[in-house]
Amino acid sequence: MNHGDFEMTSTDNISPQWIEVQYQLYQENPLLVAEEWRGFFQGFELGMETFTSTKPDHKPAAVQSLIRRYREIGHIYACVDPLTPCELNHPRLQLSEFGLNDQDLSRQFATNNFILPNAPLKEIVAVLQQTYCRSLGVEFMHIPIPEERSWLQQRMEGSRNQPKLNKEKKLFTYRMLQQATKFENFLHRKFVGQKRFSLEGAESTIPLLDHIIENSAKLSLQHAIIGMAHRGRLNILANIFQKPLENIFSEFADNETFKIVGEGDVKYHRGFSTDRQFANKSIHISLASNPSHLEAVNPVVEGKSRARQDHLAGDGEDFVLPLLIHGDAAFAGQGIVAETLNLSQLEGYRTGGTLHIVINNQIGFTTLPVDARSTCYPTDIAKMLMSPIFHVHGDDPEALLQAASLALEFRMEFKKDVVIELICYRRHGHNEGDEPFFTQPLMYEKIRNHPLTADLYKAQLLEEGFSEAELLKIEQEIDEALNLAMDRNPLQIEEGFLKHWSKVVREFAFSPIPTGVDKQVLDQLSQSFSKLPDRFAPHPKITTLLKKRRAAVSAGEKIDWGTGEALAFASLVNEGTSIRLSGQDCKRGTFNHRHATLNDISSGKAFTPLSRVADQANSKFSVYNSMLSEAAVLGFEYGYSVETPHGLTIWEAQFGDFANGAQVIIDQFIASSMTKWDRSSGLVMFLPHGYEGQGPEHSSARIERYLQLCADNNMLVANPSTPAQLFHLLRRQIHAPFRRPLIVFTPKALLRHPLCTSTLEEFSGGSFREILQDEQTLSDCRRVILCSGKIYYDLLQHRQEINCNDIALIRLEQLFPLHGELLLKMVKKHGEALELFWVQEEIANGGGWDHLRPQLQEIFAKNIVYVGRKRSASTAVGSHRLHQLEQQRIIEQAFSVSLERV
Ligand SMILES: Cc1ncc(C[n+]2csc(CCOP(=O)(O)OP(=O)(O)O)c2C)c(N)n1
Repeated sequence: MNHGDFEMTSTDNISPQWIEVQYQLYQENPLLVAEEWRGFFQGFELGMETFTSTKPDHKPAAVQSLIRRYREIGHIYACVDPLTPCELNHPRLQLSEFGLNDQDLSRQFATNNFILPNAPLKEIVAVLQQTYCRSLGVEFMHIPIPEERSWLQQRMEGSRNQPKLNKEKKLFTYRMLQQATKFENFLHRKFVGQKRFSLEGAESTIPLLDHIIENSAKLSLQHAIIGMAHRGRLNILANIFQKPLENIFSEFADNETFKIVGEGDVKYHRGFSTDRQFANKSIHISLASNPSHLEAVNPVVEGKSRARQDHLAGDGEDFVLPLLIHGDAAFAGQGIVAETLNLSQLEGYRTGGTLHIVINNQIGFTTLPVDARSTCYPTDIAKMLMSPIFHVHGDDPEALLQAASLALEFRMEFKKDVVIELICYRRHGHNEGDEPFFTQPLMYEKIRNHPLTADLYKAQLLEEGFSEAELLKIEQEIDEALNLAMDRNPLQIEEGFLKHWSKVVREFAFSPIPTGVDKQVLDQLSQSFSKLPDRFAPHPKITTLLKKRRAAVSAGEKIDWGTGEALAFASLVNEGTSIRLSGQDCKRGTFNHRHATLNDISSGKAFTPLSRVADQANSKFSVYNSMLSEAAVLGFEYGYSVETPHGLTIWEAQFGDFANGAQVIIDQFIASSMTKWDRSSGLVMFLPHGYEGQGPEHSSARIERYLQLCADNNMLVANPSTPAQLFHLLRRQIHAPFRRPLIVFTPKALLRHPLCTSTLEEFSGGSFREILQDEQTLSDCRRVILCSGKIYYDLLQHRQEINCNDIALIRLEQLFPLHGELLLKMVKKHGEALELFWVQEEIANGGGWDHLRPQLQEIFAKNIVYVGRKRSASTAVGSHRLHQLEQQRIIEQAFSVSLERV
């Protein structure tokens, strides 16, 4: 790293030397300097005339500036890069920069209690250099809160940023370093040519992490949830998670059998969890499974952490620590990093501060920092949180321990994110088969000759008086453990589903789940969620809406979508199920249908009626307007859901298609985590969908995308067309014995469509129906139209208008898994030699068609006629008029006599 070119703020660029030159010019001829400087020097000379008579002493103030300067920019001159010789000359920290000189070194100055009330300048400088310019550079002066700055200052300056380590701890640190080193070495020799994404070059990560985990336990943390990428993961599993070495070796030998459907995942992506015991404290540590997509796991770890915090009584932030380990290139490059940082202090998403470790090996695959970021440090994005950032020399494990202690204590004290940058190098190529000399010959020449961290630390310990024999003993013990494990069979490890998953079954089944709720209960619930606190007055239109909701339930008919949803929520919280709903503007609801949180028009105070219902049943109803992100928020809710099998976690997209900003979370976690990692989730995604002539970007939630991801009963994809169906669908999510992500295409225009209502009867019994039969009795049916969602109502109205009674309308409410047997039965009810049509409003390359067509053809052993929009590169037309013409054509064709078969 080269900090030589570091530029300071514009005023800092004006050095005393420059001012000196300007002043000389001014003395020669005032016209030689700029006008503003002319004024400045005039004032200065005037001042000097006044002051020289009293001989002011500017040096105490200069010393204060010097102290401040070290705190501010000491990190730039700190010795933190193993590959670059340390700069001894710190131009901006020279005494002369402050108008001081060598004669002042022995003079006593007031320090403002920085070490002692007074100290010789020499000592002040020594302390500052030790604290801020050795192996630990600290950025903290950007923190705007004085208490936080002085908390750090006192601890750092008081200790000179050196940890106090006893002999035992030093030996243990050596052991950790050697364990990290020898583990990689052993794999290298025994499993030649296999990818392992070695930690070599960053072996200090192991003593660093161990110290964090141990200190976490000591600080009463009960859980640490860790997210990281592939580099060093196996080493961390072995040496931090203490996963039995024989199991890791057996995975290398690739002789595992999978208990689950699918192919599992490569060993450097899978998660693990275990309990670590330290003296009389225990801590559960979990490593989240993650995909190759760097940093995508970050919000998932946050969501998991928040869920565990919420499950713990009291202030969960004190008991659960999220810990994220990043690569330098990925931390600077991936947008989801900034998104996740932005969740840090938000009410619905905060986790009491995350501890970040950025392993800066100064390269990303073959890309150097100069091409990987525009910032000085890879950690600069974290400054958005005003977090302290510790930059530490990777070959100085003791400095890392110091940073770790400070970082963890700071997080616990201030509940904010903290960052440790471990500056190191990558000893091999990107993976062990890669040749780094192809692209970075000079850097790798340096690395080839660079001693191992463990050897450097050994030399330090020998110098400090440790005996060669005691260090050798440690090395032999590690070798022996590795060799013994190689000869052992893998152990049966119960990889931890937390206890609350024990009653959940893995298999999906079609059997109907009774989800009806007694009418009287529903009536009472609707009273509760329509009732407002005394002297609470929302906008009059909202009051009317609440009254209408209540009246509909009371009358037992015309219950609309918003009310159906509220009844589903109320009935679940009433049964003790907690609900968490998050998404952009989801308190009110993008389309004004929800109003889960009301605001008093005079005071602005908020009130969430369903929270009161939940309080009475000892559950929780939490609704959060999220920040304007899809990826991080959906990732967060996914993480929350995997920790909360008995709660209902819902993420709502503003419009369904915005979810493609979170595609990595959908593809890599939601659709495939069951198959890859044996982790299922009951997360619900609400995706507003429907062609209403609002243009390409507001019509389609991309039903086809989700269906393409469907296999092995991995997800439930539903397009419910009535409020009662939504009610049963949501309740099924909790009452079913299995957990699967549920993708729900939710309506927009149907929220207020006069036909899209249900009776109370429909809520009070039965269950979610995957397919809805035609409610009308038809004579001599000649055609069955299969459809899904909103278009049903258009078809229904048209059928009435043209007085048609020989065409049946059957609705597919659940598109995946498709209940083929039931569908066949329902169609057959209308006769045998029928025409079968699939009618959709989506484009032909969207909606359900491409996915359903082969299945329908197989079920019915005949061709199905397609009616819908043509294939298109864009989801919908921009013109409202064109949209209506298209819609009209679709409806007419659906009922027309003959059509070309597709
Ligand atoms: C989102 C994403 N893009 C690209 C890749 C391919 N890739 C794997 S590792 C890597 C370099 C990562 O560099 P860095 O973050 O510095 O971590 P390091 O591998 O150096 O530990 C790249 C580009 C990926 N895994 N994920």
